[in-house]
Amino acid sequence: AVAHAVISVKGMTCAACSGAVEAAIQRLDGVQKVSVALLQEVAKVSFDPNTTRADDLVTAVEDAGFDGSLIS
Ligand code: 9UX
Repeated sequence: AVAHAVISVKGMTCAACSGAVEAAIQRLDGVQKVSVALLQEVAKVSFDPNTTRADDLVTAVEDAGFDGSLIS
């Protein structure tokens, strides 16, 4: 199965920031696709809900040093 999450990511100011967020999410098990939009301040993630929870994605954003919250 594939689940999709949209996460609000605040605090990104450059392309290296969005790259860091992307890398942080991508390295979680079960994550299939990540795209982070710097200007829109969102991350869209496709992931296996049996392996990873949406909360884990938010935690990865937080651990990377940004302010993450689940939108949907
Ligand atoms: Mo460069 Mo983006 O330090 O915070 S990665 S501005």
